[in-house]
Amino acid sequence: MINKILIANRGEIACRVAATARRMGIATVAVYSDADARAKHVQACDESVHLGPAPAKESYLRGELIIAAALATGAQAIHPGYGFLSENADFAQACADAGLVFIGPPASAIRAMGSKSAAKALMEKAAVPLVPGYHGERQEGAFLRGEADRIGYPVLLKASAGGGGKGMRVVERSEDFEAALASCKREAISSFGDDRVLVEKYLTRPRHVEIQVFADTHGNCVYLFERDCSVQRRHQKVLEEAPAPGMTPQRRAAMGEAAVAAARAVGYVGAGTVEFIANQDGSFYFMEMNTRLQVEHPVTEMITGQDLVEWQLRVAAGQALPLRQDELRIAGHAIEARIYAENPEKGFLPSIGTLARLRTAGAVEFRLHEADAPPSAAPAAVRIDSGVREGDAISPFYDPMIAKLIVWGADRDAALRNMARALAQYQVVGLATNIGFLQRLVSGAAFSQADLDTGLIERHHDALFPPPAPPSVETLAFAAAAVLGQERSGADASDPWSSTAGWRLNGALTRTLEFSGEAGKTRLQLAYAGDGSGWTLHADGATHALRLESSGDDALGLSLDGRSLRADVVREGELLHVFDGRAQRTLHYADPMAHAGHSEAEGGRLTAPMPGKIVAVLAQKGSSVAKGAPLLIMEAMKMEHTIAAPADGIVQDLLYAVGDQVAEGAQLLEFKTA
Ligand code: MV4
Repeated sequence: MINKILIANRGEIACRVAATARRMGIATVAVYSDADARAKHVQACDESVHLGPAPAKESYLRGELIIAAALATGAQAIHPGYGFLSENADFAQACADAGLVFIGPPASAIRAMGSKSAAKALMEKAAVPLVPGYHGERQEGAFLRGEADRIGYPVLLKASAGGGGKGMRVVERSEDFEAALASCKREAISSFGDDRVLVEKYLTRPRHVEIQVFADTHGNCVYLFERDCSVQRRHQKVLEEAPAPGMTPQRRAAMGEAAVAAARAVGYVGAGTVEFIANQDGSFYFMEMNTRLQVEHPVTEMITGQDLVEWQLRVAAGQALPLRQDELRIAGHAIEARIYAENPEKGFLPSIGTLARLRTAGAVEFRLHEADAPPSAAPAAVRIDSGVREGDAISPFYDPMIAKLIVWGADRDAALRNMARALAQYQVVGLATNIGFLQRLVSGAAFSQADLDTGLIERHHDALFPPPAPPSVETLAFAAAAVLGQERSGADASDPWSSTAGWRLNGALTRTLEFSGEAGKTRLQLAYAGDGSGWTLHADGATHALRLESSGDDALGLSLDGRSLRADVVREGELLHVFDGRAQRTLHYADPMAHAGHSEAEGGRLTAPMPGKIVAVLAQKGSSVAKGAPLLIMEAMKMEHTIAAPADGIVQDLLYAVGDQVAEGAQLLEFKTA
């Protein structure tokens, strides 16, 4: 058996692999870049080796350094995770040449599946169904057009060397073929340095259904059923589930057997995924094979009760597969959502920053089974695989995934309910996430009714991107309670609302608070009832009875018109994030008693009142400005905030430029009071 492995990856997958290795008593070596010196994956391993600077090209992609690290630490095998070197045949070969086990297929299998057209030719020989089309060597325009006419329109032109949707052209009519071919070849040569194309029947509403396969070095090969990964955005998977809705046992067996035939045809060993494109009627065709453990492998683990990393490690050690095909079963349904630090409202732009808060409720960190216990067939309802902790940063160097949220249920509806609840309870502060988008996606009619195809997100764009709604009275009540509670902190903290001390500072028993949100400004009035029964809240022309029931850390309990409500309110500079167990709502509160123009002066420094982006720099370095002069404009939550001079003075240095992302509290410029 292998007793020490090196994990040539970072983030959640490195942590995931380390968890299983630890359970199996296998020692682990982490590798890390400058950006990851204190990363979770480094702490999850027994020892670690520094690779180099943050960019992956200078660290996680340095195969020779990684092999040297494995040899130096006495690791016998290298687990490549996904991405980075996981599908690099030269690296797999270099491992073998160095006497190390590459935990993956042989280099020859990676190469065989690497070229689209060569793979299709192999698959055709192995009787794996292919989309009707032409994937031969002939490339003359007239010949290919003839093939398209024979196949029937619409057809799809694909770059032979392509992948991930690049270099594809749909052709609707024979007359359009020539121009589309020229354009496809131009893109193919510039993207892949190879202008060969293939022609296929175009499936108009396809699903992405993939089969998990596993092979050992003894000639055994099985399939661990399918995953439906149709919900994608620009070829990035967003939701994955297993089993595929609507799958019949007969079709599952046919797809499984085709996938096993595909794996056998290339001499496969280890974990692999055979991707099929499926028509709505269930007919399916081979697309490509991923020669690695995939991001979405946990949904397969959830429904089979098997630990796929354990299987990988056993196969790498030369053992036979733990189970035969007829011993594998599907239990229930699992769904995975990829939680990303990104901004769906801004074209899914990655959001860089610190995870000032990262909390989940009711979820367990990856734990398929307790130490020594047999694999469980009744997995936890909610599993979270993550490579980051509260306080960690999402950097611009790597994929901005925060976590994979994986839920299980006895059936799809139960899994869907668990997903909705887990998303509703997910709390992230410090950067933008796709959580709200995922909530709309999983609760939308198309996904909840399993009306799946690869165009789902685009087709439901309007429902997935609703116009911002004004805050509810509940959200306003929590925001107001948090502001007042904060003002009063230091006073009688045991019963902050029964006392009026904090209010008398303002000379009155009523207060007006103004909050702004994505939908605009809201003003509310609070009046103290005077008899200890609480407050009257006026907002949007209505009056509500409000009382604080409990408060501790960020958690607030309120009574609003007799209803008991609870929420966590997390303050981030001038932003208030209200988590009520259903959603995250963010409001901006500018304290009128603070400095003018939402700015903050601390001994000549001007800091960002909230995380956001610099949209304008109005001041010039070295210039003298008068108190209140606008210096910078930041954008946060679709609103602009002007940073103004706190006093007459000189702008000594500008620390950010237009377009820069800034963290809350970051120093924006050097200012010297006159
Ligand atoms: C197709 C297709 C429709 N018809 N082939 C996109 C990426 C590449 N791996 C294959 N892709 C497609 N091939 C035929 N003949 C539609 C897609 C496609 C797609 C496939 C799987 C998952 C998501 C997709 C999103 C858009 C298009």
